[in-house]
Amino acid sequence: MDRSNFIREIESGLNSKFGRGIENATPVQLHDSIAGAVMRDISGRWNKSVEKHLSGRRACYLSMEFLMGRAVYNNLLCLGIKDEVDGLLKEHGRSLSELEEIEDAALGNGGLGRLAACFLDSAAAHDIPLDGYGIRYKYGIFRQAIENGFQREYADDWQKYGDPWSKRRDSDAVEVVYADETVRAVPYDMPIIGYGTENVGNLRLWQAEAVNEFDFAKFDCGSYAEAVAAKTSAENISMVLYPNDNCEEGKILRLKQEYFFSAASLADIVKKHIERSGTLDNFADKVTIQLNDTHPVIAIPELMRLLCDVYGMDFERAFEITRKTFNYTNHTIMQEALEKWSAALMERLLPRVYAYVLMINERFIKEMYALGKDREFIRRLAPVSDSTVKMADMAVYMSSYTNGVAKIHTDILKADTLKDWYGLYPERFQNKTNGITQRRWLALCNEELSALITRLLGNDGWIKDLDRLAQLKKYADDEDVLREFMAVKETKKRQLADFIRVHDGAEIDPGTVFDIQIKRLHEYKRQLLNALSILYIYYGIKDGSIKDFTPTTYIFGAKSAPGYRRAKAVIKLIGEIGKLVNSDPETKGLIKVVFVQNYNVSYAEKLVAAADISEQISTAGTEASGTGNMKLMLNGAVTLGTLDGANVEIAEEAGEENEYIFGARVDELKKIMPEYDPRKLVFSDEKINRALDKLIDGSLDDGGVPSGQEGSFKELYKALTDGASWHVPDHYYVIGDLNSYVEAKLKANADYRDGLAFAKKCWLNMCSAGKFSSDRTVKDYAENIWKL
Ligand code: 26Q
Repeated sequence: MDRSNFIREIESGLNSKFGRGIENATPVQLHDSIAGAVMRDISGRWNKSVEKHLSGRRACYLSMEFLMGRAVYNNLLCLGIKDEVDGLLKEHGRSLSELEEIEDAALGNGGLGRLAACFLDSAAAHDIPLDGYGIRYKYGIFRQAIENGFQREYADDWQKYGDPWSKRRDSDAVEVVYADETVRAVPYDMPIIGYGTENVGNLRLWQAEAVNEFDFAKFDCGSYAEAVAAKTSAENISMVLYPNDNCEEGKILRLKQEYFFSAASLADIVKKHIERSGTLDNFADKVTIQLNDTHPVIAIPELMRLLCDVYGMDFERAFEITRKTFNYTNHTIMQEALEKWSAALMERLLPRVYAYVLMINERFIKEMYALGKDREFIRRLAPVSDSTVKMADMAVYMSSYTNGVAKIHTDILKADTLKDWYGLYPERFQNKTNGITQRRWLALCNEELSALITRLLGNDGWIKDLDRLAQLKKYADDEDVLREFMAVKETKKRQLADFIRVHDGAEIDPGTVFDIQIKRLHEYKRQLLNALSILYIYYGIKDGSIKDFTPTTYIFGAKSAPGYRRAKAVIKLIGEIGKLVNSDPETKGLIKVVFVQNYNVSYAEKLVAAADISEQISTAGTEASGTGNMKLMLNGAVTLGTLDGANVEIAEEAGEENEYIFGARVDELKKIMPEYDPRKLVFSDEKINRALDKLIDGSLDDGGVPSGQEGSFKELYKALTDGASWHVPDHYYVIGDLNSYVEAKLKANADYRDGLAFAKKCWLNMCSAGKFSSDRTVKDYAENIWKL
C-alpha cells in the first residue's frame, strides 16, 4: 500500500471507530487504527501464505514461549512504511514515539522465547514456511519494579488496551481432554510480516476457555456454581506464564499448560493435513515439528494417541511417522532444567497419553535388549524409570534430530549431557548456533548505525543478508568512518541516558564507558562476579592501586524468578553497591552503578545500541548459547566474556584480539573443580577478601533478617565460601575467575582511552556479526532438519 493510502486508512479507521482525527486521537486510538490499517493491508497476503504453507511441506515451531516485544514499529518496518507513517503523523503534530507503552507481548522469559520470535521473523522474511504454536497467556512475564532495592513483581496485563495484532478464530477452536476436565482451546493468530516479501507467517496462540458457556444461562444455583468453577479452572490454564527460566518446577498446572497447547496444536495440524491429503500416511512428508526444548515433548505421545486411538493406525506405523515428524532442540546443559514428571501425576492427569508413554518405553527397552545393552544403561536412558517420565530422553528417542544451540553446547551434549544417546544415534545430532534478527536488533533499534551502514554499502541489502557487513571491514582503519561510528554510539548513549533518567530516575553520563550486563538473573550467569569486581575496582581506585581509570557506568538489567532467593539477594546487593559507590565523593565521576527496572525486549532495544562493553561472563560450560551477546556485538560492543556458549564463535568471527576473553575454560574447570577450595583464595588474596568482606561486614543493608534465617548477603557469602547442602562452595567459580576477570575488565577500561583503537575493535565486531543472523540459523534448520 502506498503511503497516502495508508494514512487515509488510518484516518478513516479513527473516524469510524472513535469519531476522532489524527490530531485529537489518544495514543491508544492511534495505535489501534494503525494496527487496523496494517491488518487490513496484509489480510489477503496472510490468507494466501497460510494456504501456501498448508499446501506444501511445512515446519511447525512448538514453544511454550514467544517473547515478541512491541509489534507496531516492527510491523511498519517490515512493510517498509515506518518512516513514511512517522513523517505523516508528524505533519499532524503526532509521532510514532507516542505509541511506546501500549503493547508489548512478553509471553516468554528470556532467550528461548526471544529465539522463537527471531526465528519466526527470519522465516517470514525468507519465504520459509514456518508457523509458530504457543499459549496466549493472559499475563506474560511479570513487570518488575525495584522498591527499596528489592524486586517486586506486578501482573503484566499486556492486553489492557486490546490486542489489535491478533485475530480470534473461533472456527478453528478444538477441545482438549484431561482425565476429569475438558476445555476449549481457542486460537488467536498473529501475523508475522516478512520484511520485503509477500510472505506472512502465522503465530497461533491458544487461549483456554470453558467448553460450555451456555451453562451460565441456567438459573439453577447448583449448576451455576459448577459452571463458574469449570470456567475458572479452564481459564487458569492460560492465565499466566511460569516465570522460571532454566529451572524445573514439577507443578501440575505446568503439565496442564504443556499438554493444552501441544494437544490443541496437534489436533489443528492433523485436521488441516487430513482436509488436504485425506490420509495420515503422508503426514511426516508434509509436516515437521520442532520442539522448543522439552516443554512441548508431551506432543510426542499425544501424536501416537491420535494416530492409533483416533485414526486407527497400528503402533509401529504410528511410531515411525511420529519419529519422522519431530525434532528436538535442547537449550540447556543444567540438570535441574531437564524436565521430569512424576509418572503417577502424569497418569492421573492424562491416563491415555501416559499409556502411550509406557508403550514407547516398552518399545525402547525391547530395542535396547535386542542390541545387548545392560540393565543400568537401559534404566539411565529409558523415557520412564524410577516412577519418573524423563522428557529429554523421550525427545531424543522419538525424534529425527536433536540439536544444541552453539558449537560448544552441542559438543557438551554429545560428550556429557546426552552422551549415551549420542553413542546410540550419532547421526541424529546436529548443531544449530543461535542467531538474532537484524531487522529488530539493528534496523529498528539503531537507525543511526543502520543509516551509516547503508550509506557505506551503497544499499540496505544487509537487512536481509547480514553477511554483507563483512564488506565494511575495509573501513577498520578509516579515521573518518570510525569517528562517525563513535558519534553514533554517543548519540545512542545520550538517548539511553535520557530514557534512564525518566524511567529509572537515575542520572548517567554519556561521556563514560557503558559497561552493560543484561539477561535473566541466575547464579550461572554470574551477575555476582560483576558486582564483586565493581567493589574490587572501587577499593582499588580509593587506595591508589588502580590509576588512570576511565570513568565507567555499570548498567545491569535482569529479572529474577520470583522464588529464587539468591538471585533476588544479588539484585539487592547491586543496588547497595550502587548506593555506596555512587555517593562516594572520592570516586564521583569515575564509577556509577545502575540497576534498571523491568528489563524487557523494548528496554533491550535501547540498551544494546548504547553499549561499549558487553558482559557475557557465565561459568564456562553453563550458558548454552546466549543471544544477547550477539545483539550487543551487532551494535558494535566488544565482548568481555568467558569462552562459553556462542561467545566462542563470536571471538572466532571477530578475532580474539577484538574481545576481552578471560576465565577458566571448560576443560580447565573439569580438572579444577574436584579440588577447588575458594577459601584458599579468599584468605590469601587481600583484594579479593576486601571485596568479599563487604557481604558480611554489616555496612551494606540486605533488608534485615527474617526471623530464623540469616541475612541474604551473608547467605551469598556462605555459598561462596562454605557451599550449601546442595552444592559445593562457589559452584560457579566466581572467586576462581575473579582475578582474571578484573584484569580483563581493567584492560578493556584502559584500551578505551585510545578512542580510535577501541572504536576499531567495536567496528570489527559489528562487521563480523553476519554469522549471528537468525536468517542463517533458520535456513540451516530448513535445509538440514526440516528438509523443506
Ligand atoms: C521448565 C519447567 C517449569 C517451569 C519453567 C521451565 C523453563 C522455562 C524456561 C525452563 C527453561 C526455560 C528457558 C530457558 C532458556 O531461555 N534457555 C536459553 O535459551 C537460549 C536460546 O537457545 C540460549 O541462548 C541460552 O543460553 C539459554 O539459557
